[in-house]
Amino acid sequence: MTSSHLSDASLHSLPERVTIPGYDRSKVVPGIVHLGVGAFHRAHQAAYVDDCLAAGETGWGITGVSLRSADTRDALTPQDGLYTLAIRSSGIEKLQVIGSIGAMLVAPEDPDAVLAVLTDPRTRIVTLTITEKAYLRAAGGGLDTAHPDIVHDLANREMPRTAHGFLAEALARRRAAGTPPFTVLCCDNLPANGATLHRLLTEFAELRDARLGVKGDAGIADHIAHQVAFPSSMVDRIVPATTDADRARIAEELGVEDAWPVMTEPFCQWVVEDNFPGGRPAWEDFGVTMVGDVGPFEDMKLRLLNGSHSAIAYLGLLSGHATVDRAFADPAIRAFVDALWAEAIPTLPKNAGLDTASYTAELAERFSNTALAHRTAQIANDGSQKLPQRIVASALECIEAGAVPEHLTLVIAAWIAACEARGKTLPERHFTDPLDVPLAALFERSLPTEEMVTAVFDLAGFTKDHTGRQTLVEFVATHLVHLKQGGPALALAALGIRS
Ligand code: CS2
Repeated sequence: MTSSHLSDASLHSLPERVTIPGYDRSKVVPGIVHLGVGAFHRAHQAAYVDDCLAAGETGWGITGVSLRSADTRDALTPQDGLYTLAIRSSGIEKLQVIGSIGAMLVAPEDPDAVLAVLTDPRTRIVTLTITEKAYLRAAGGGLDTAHPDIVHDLANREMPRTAHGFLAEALARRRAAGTPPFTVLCCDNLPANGATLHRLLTEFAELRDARLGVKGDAGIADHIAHQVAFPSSMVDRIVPATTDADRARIAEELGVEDAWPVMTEPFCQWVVEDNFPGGRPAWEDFGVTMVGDVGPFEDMKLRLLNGSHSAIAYLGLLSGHATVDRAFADPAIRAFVDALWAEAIPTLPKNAGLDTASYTAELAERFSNTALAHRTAQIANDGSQKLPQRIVASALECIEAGAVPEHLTLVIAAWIAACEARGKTLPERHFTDPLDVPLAALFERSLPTEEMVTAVFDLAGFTKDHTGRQTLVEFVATHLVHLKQGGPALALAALGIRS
């Protein structure tokens, strides 16, 4: 008898056009623990691992861990971890059931179970997509040591809440047991993401050691600093949030329910620094680019894709466009994005073989994909955590090079304007930001624009101590005045872009 939902039992009754895992799932052994099993992971790393498993690399099954909510586990456990990946481009939808995720755990419910899989000697790689804000960086870039979850994890080593707490405790237990450390593979949109996490985790471990009164070899900080590999990686795939209409459509196609299918685009890229002392799947055979230095790829992706994504999101929201494709079809926004790319490209590493012309041409196609309906409000979330690496860094480098970051700074102004517009011209919690409470308090003070922008820079930790800071503040303030007086049309017209 077939069940009414997707599961190992119903897999073989799916219509032929649906691709199903081409391997025996019962033979798969867990080798990777993934922290943050959201839609992005399920469209990206889990799909690459699925290909490896299909090619017979059975030692790399994924154990998924949610650090916060039980939603994904509740949706997928009754489905034996299976879900549909719907790869969509205008007019075409390819459906593929992914089988690489085995068990799924919810950290707040059972931190012991999470520590058990992390200390299992079969676990050789820990991957992370926990979003920018979960790295708990303070305004200056170091660890936010005052964050309540960090304070908690330092006081409760065996019951952690944060990725830092879990990784440090697991690495300490592995060392005590004589188990080699796992490799930590950060897959979030942070600059030098592996090195960044390495630095933050070492900082956390130093505080942990200090609290325990141990030093040097006796502590875990030294071990993490010198014995654990943190390769950087650049990940890329656009993954809009699943809607109820998507669920209904996929159920219709499959003939059974799938509680949480994932929508994505055909494009997929993963560039990984090849530093895996404990071994890794032969990813290079499945489209992953293994390199010595991810830096140039990361910079190009963060500054060109993510930077323009944020621009499209905030200008799109302020112009009444609900999705990326609609905003990008707006000639003024499109012209702005071209100018933004032209401003950011000179900040990218030279002689690194980057083909920015093909890259931006491909981005333009991806942003025009009408089948994705990628919501501008989705990208607008957490701007304070995203803009530093997407926009602020390039704007400062522009100034250093004697150029004028007049387009980059409009993105910062559009972020501030969109935050302020919530509860007025945009719905109250249309998108959210970890700084929402202090930002709202700031907006209530009705400060002169430049003073307000300076206060936002202080809050978000944009450009601490940089000599170009005042120039940025002045540009942002001018744009903000235009945005408030005449919306994106006036701000863009001031840059010579007419609607
Ligand atoms: C987006 C990214 O939501 C966002 O901030 O810019 O999630 C983007 O879609 C991915 O990085 C694409 O790889």
